[in-house]
Amino acid sequence: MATKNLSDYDITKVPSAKNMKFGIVVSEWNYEITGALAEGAVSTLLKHGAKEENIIVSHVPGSFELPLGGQFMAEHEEVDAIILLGCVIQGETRHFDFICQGVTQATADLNLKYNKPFIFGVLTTENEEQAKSRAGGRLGNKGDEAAVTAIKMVALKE
Ligand code: DLZ
Repeated sequence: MATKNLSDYDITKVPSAKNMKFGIVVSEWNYEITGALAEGAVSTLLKHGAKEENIIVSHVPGSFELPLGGQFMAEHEEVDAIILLGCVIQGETRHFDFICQGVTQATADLNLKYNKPFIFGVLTTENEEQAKSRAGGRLGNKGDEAAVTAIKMVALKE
């Protein structure tokens, strides 16, 4: 099965983000990748009408800390949605599995706890090449996809 290009979407189905406020939490681990995800997310939010002052970006050390970073953001800022951006690359040990499992479940829990979209923008790949392909490379940018999802979920709630 061909892998979807993460930056391909139907622009006519994306509501205006003009009156929305977003938080973005970015993991510093694999920053070459996650920085590119953040650039994609910010530019997609701006493209759909979000105001620069309504996009708040903060950083956490690694993907495992993304849910708590998102929770801090939800507690301190009046944001409509929070996008969590990270990149976990498979290593030789089972660390990958534990981080992925932890961040996935905790993110799902945050959505329900705050009744607010916490968007899972975490790449989980076998190697760096796969990650680069999805961070502005051949397969688009997961940050774009996360931003579009955030806008759609805020509009759905409204
Ligand atoms: C420790 C670790 C490892 C081995 N790999 C990654 C990774 O590929 N991507 C990522 O975002 N973070 C990684 N980390 C760091 C953990 O997410 C976390 O920051 C530390 O285990 C401290 O809690």
